[in-house]
Amino acid sequence: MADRVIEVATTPFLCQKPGTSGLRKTVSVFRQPHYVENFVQSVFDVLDGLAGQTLVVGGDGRFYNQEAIQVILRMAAANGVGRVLVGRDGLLSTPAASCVIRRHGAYGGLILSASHNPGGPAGDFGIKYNIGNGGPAPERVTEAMFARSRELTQYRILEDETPVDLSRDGDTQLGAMRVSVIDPVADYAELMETLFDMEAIAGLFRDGFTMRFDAMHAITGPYAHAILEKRLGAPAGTVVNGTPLKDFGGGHPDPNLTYAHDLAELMFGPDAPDFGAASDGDGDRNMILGRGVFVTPSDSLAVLLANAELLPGYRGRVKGVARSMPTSRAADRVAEAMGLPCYETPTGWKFFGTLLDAGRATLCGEESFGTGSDHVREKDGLWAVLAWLNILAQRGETVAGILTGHWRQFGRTYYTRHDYEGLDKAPADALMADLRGRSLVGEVFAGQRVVLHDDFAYTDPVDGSTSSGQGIRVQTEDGSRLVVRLSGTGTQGATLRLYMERFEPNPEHHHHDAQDALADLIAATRSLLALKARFGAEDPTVIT
Ligand code: VG1
Ligand code: CO
Repeated sequence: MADRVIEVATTPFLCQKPGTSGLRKTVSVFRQPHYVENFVQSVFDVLDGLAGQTLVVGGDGRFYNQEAIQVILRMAAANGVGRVLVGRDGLLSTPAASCVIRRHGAYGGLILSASHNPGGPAGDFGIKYNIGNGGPAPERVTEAMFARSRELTQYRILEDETPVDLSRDGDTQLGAMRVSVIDPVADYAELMETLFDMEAIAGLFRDGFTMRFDAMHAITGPYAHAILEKRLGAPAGTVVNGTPLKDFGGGHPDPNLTYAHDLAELMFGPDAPDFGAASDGDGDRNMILGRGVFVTPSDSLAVLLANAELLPGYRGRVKGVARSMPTSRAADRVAEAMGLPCYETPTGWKFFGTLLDAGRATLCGEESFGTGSDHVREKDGLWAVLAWLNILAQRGETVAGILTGHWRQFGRTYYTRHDYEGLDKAPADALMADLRGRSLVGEVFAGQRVVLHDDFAYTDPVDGSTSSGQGIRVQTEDGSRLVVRLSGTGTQGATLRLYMERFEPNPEHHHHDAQDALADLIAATRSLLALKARFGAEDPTVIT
């Protein structure tokens, strides 16, 4: 029988621990027999009352997306799921998946992506479970999945392996489950209409405003074509690299000055358009540039907060802001001036969910090119781009003008992140252990007395859950700060992230390059951490 459910015996993989954003491993790991099945069964096993419910499934189109989705569909049917909404061709950006879960009242969703990590047979893949609010599963849920994965002995799946046709919208039956193939863009595009002054933005383009949006061969292409070019009238060609490719054209779909190099070069060159933006593999990150100027994500959050009254979907309803701990404190200063609370959470969007649900925070952001709001429960790349366009349209100023004006009003927080990728794990762990085992308080660091040195721990103010070991903070009396943590999304060795910042209130000192302004802090950090002795080199692989 085509819809016969079988129970397949399996042995656990002991390493299926979700990290900062879901289970993320190399494709070769995911392609091992039973690997996807084991994790998906572990997810299903910890979800109470899943039978008869609706799930959303989609991914960023990377290599192995289609194969994984077909397995998930057959397993969902075998585990009693009532209906699955799948993006056409298996595509859904991360923010669109969040949007679809919320709009359709789904029980949850599975998002297939390794986000900004490269794709292709030699690249990375990932699976993330999102809960009914549309956001990433909180830690207690991912920990339950991990625990389940370590004791799993069998999984349930339909025996018939005939793939479901995902190329056309509409419903089909898979065993007792309904599969509804949906337009991946429509729900999301409708939501954007409710948040922004689309007529004002369209007016910008009518008046000759120029822009380049680099989709980096990843998932945002179809969304950007539909919204920027078709809906808002940006000229054809505004969106570049707009067709999702399985391997992202061999690139690293991470929108920063290093990996979105072509865009950066254009924006700092003689033919720069008025506005430049890029997004990552799964569409939740964004980079914002103006002619000759780069807006750090931390500043972007601060600017969006300061200008939220210009955005129809936010006028008169911003309750607070939240940022991840390593994100600069630029937004804190705006929040203070506006009399709004500012929450500091551990790295990863999953920590914003409770604050957004409770209406305590309306906007949130991370230094890692993530900005978003309570419209969904993920960070949202295109949303940030539209928010900036809306502000540019209302204010009639350039990006550079808005940014320097912002600094004049609130002060500038010089900020940089230095990443050291592909380190050996043992010395990286030893570095963290050393930093945890001593206190620098009272000592002098970068010419200033250290007033705080801790390992960031967080108690969620809404549900009381706690998370510890979230990164070392070293703060000096002038308010300068160093944060040190290891990545939870890398798939090879260890990635060390150093985050450095310093506040500069005086507008006469606002025109420096961040690397220059922070040079002493950077040098002091390298020697404090003895990078050269530990790793043989002290230059980072990526600077953002
Ligand atoms: C990185 C970023 C973090 C972000 C996460 C997921 O995590 O630092 O801020 O939330 O990626 O982003 P880590 O642990 O490697 O530092 V992505 O666009 O997966 O969705
Ligand atoms: Co991403």
